[in-house]
Amino acid sequence: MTRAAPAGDDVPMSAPQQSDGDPARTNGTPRAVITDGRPSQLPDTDPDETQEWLDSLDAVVDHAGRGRARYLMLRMLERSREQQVGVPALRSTDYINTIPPEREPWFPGDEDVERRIRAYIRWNAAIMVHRAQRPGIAVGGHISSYASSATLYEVGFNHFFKGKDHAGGGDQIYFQGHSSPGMYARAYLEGRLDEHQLDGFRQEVSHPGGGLSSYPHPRLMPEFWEFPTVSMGLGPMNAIYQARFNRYLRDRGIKDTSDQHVWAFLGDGEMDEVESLGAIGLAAREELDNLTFVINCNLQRLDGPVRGNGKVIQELESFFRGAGWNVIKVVWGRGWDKLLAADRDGALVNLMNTTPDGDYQTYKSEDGAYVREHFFGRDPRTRKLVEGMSDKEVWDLARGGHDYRKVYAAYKAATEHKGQPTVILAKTIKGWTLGSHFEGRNSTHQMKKLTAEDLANFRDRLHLPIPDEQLDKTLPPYYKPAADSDEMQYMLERRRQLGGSIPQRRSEHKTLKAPADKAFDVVRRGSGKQEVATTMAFVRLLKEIIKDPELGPRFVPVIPDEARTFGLDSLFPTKKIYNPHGQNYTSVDRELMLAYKESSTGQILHEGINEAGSSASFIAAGTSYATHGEPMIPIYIFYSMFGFQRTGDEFWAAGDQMTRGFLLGATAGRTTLNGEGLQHEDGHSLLLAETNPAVVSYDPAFSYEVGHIVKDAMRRMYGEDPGAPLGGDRDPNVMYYLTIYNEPYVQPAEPEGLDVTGLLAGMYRYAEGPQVPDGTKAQVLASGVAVPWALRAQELLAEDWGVSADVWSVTSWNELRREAVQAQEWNLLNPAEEPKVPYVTRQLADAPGPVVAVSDWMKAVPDLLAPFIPGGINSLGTDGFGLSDTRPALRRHFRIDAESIVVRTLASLASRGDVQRDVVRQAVEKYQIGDVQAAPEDTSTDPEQQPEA
Ligand SMILES: Cc1ncc(C[n+]2csc(CCOP(=O)(O)OP(=O)(O)O)c2C)c(N)n1
Ligand SMILES: [Mg+2]
Repeated sequence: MTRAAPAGDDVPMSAPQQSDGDPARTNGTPRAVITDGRPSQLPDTDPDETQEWLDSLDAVVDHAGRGRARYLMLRMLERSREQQVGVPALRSTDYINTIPPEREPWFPGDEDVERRIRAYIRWNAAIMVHRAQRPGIAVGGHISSYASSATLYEVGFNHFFKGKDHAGGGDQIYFQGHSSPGMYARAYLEGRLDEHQLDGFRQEVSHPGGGLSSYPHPRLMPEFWEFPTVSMGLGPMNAIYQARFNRYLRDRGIKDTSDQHVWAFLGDGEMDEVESLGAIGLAAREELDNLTFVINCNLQRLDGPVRGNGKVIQELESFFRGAGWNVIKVVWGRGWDKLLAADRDGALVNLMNTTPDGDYQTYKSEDGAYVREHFFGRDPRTRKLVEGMSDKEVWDLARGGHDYRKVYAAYKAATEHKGQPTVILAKTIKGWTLGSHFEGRNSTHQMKKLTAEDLANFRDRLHLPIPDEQLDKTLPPYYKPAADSDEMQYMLERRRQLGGSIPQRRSEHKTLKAPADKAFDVVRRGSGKQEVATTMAFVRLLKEIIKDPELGPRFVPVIPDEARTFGLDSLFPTKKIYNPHGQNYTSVDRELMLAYKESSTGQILHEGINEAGSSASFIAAGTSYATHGEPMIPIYIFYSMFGFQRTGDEFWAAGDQMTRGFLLGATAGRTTLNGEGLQHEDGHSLLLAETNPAVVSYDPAFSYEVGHIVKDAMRRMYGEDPGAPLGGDRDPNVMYYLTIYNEPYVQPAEPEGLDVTGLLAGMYRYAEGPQVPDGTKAQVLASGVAVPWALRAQELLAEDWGVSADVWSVTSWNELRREAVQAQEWNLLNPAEEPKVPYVTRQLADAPGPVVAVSDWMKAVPDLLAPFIPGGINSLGTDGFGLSDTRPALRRHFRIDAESIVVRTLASLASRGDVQRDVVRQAVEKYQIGDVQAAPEDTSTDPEQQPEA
């Protein structure tokens, strides 16, 4: 101990709380399931001895004071931990660095050269944003966030981040979204980007040769960015699941990822997003020591302080420590070390502990005299500590996150730590080095330009040899030293040693062979007399394909606690649930065929009731083709209501990250999951899916449709793509969203001569209407579970009203619309050419009669096609909130059942003059479609297949 301040004791408290050193665990004996118990019920076996200890403590408090008592108690805790006594951990430590100076490792870099490199990058990052504000462009950007985190990144770039060519494979690094200017600035120095490209920041469409995306967007810069992070909160969560997925790949023998580390750079304000902290328990539970969070604690978010009245570092420390993480605080720069060493009675630590963040922020927007007066001056002992220092020296006392030696020590400790993930809480100043107009100001986040005075000061502060006359107000120059300068050589050499430039995305990978045709027999042959829901059909198909010895292991079923609901528990015994610790208990259902089986080599990612985490797993697995060069096929199956609606932003990020895989919206439809009511019954996820350009959605009616869609999707995303069903190339970087239902009905065998092109393009005529005496025709478009109703309506129309209706299965309203919109766009730009006619228009061109559309979705879903159906579309749908009732009652309520289809069709015919108005009245009367009581009885419900949430 170099000093007697109580703070010193807390340092070892950040040692692992469930350390691998636990002999119980390393011996292979069961791991502790209660980490820190308290003796609330144990009898005292030696009350006299206990009393002696308590008296001793009282005596210290009386004679030496509470400070001394606290010191002794903390020392006792420290020793108890060393002795593995198993005492509870403390939630937080003093507001000082976790790693004391005497334990700092030797810094292996060249301090001067690294400082200069940082200066160049700082300058270029700020200048890039500033220049993007030039007249006529003014597209903005952020300067202050990177200014506060430059050291955090640069220590990583020069010493830790492994590039893709590193022997162990590269690290995965989640860069804080609005720090992107710093990454571009480094890429510029490394020769990966030129000045012209920097000047294209945020002008992706108009800049000649293409611009740079505002934030990390793999979709827009697919060879540069790997992980989209700028929707705050998704980065931390996705990083955790990425680290977990790396372990999964290793444990399943797909790829050795042991040397790959995941780094997530996060903002302190960002940690308020519930997603940011919601998954940290998983990281501790699964002992993800391949993961490091670096939280840039500049104490500010966009509008103002993160915790003006409190201390965000302390708060985060408690959260992470409580969750079982290794916490390393980097609060103070090296200048403070000697002050802390001289702080014999803990007065300085006490000041540090009791000063709220709001004040720390204010100090840094003032000057040395202010800090002396308002910080050190609050206690005569601390005032004395800085007596011999000038105001400038006081002012120069830096924060830990700007001291590369402190940061280096933290990163080294983090990467060497075993058994726990690490979070580094680095205290910084927002806008650091940008001058007094920026540093610590509440407005700093939004400031995009430097004044002439700022520019000159900034240049001086960074010691850059840029003459005054070059400091143009609008277009100040970038700065790049000569290629043979020490700095450039050093920087490139460091990256060479560490495996190449970062960020970098690669997507070379092998294509996967298509599943054997035979695997599809199970869905092609129909279900005979058995009633089977499309969910069950999908699961049967999956069980067939996953048997393939080559392809099978690449499937990653992802389930948020609904495997039983969807029948996926049938995979438990053979594929098993992934758990790095295996199954250390005797399963209650071990005797059953479908016992709950966990294994360290399990294939299923069972995420618990956790759609957000499941989506993150979906992204990690679905981008493995790029991240790891190992294509994996995530099959994420969820309650359709809790997909796009609940985690739509994650699916958006998945689209950005070019995730490939299958999303299964099970229990689809607003009347089909009939008992579950308003919060469960989904009549709109297809509409939400339509808004995501990376999502290809289908609403299949029959099992053979599911088969064709899955087969085509596999070829498109993973195999040799034969091209779009209607011709042309297509993007493999898509996700397939299939809505599947829980209502059992007889699945027909695949019809002879099936129009597979139409099925994949979005519609095909499933059943032509019968011959009728006067030839009155209508077209009924239906999707998913509504196709059987349409077929029933076809019968009624013919039998009761002499109308012949063709029934079309619309497998994808969305794909039809997209094709049509594309044709429209093409026509707009090519007025001299023969106009393209959308597929849906062509299909219906020779189909006589009005078009009626029906589905278990809201009317807006079929209405997506309205502009492309010349005679208009008459949609039936489930607008409004869902309700609990029987399926027939609900379908009558929403007027989407067979009888309602009949009436709608007759009304459409009447408005064209094809039938008498009175016929419609007769039909309404006959079927009483306004009366829920008159709905036919439910005949098809198989209670075994009814999910309950
Ligand atoms: C989900 C979401 N909400 C809001 C924003 C807008 N936004 C971008 S940066 C920012 C402030 C970030 O503060 P912090 O996380 O502390 O990062 P700093 O810039 O201070 O490093 C906000 C609110 C966003 N990008 N994403
Ligand atoms: Mg912040």
